[in-house]
Amino acid sequence: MNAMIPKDHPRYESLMIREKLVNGFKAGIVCTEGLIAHGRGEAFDYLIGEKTIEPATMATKVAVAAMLAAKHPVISVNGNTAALVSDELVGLSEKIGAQLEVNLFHKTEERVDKIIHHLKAHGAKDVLGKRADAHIPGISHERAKVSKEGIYSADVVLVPLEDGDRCEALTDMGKKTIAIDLNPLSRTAQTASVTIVDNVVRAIPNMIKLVDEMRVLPESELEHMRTSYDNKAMLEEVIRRIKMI
Ligand code: PTJ
Repeated sequence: MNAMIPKDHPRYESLMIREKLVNGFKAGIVCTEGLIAHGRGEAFDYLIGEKTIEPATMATKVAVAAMLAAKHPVISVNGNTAALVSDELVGLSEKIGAQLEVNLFHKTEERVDKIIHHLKAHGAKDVLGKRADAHIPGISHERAKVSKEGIYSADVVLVPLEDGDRCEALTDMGKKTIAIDLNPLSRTAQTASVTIVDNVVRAIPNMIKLVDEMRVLPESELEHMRTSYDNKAMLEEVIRRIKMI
């Protein structure tokens, strides 16, 4: 914790999130580009009022309904999410029975090792990503290299803060992709099966809360949520709200 930021500062929460990323950067978990990506995210967070808006709540429910129905759900972890929500990622993976897999865009073996170690220090028992023994077709960068027993064979993949082309490639492989992305215009947001336009620091805790609430619902209700959902319409609603500011 940085003693320079007083708790009564009006931007306290936002500044503490920055602090977590800077600390993650210094620890070798977050890459330089991750700091830039966070700046873009912050700008969109302003535009939605730095709170979970109704369309995001709806998408979060659909995402949880999809994860509850999954035979093999996997949560993809990158540098930013590891720095911001490691406890929550571990909590969600345990609650839902999903594997955690470290998968980086700006990949180095050293950073993969550090993130795996970091997640384990936060309670994860098993983390995939060290052995990338399968390849997502149609992708030429490092993120294409995934674990055969993890992302490659998953039916539902949660991809927070993703880059667009892999999300599209995973969707093309027939997987259900759940993105968390504050930018409703990004290629990730546009190509995911379900897009949660919310800050990852709110979205993952919301998912954890919903798992318990929704687990007890009749399967027919969960199925209705999944099949009646229209991601394009949800994104249009988010953009409409931003334009109204
Ligand atoms: O750790 P690595 O190497 O896998 O790299 C991670 C980054 C994030 C650098 C990499 O995936 C990347 O370059 O992502 P992009 O293409 O910049 O996309 C990141 C998206 O996440 C952007 O659309 C941002 O608006 C959004 N974003 C940033 N911070 C948050 C966010 N969305 C939700 N919550 C955030 N806190």
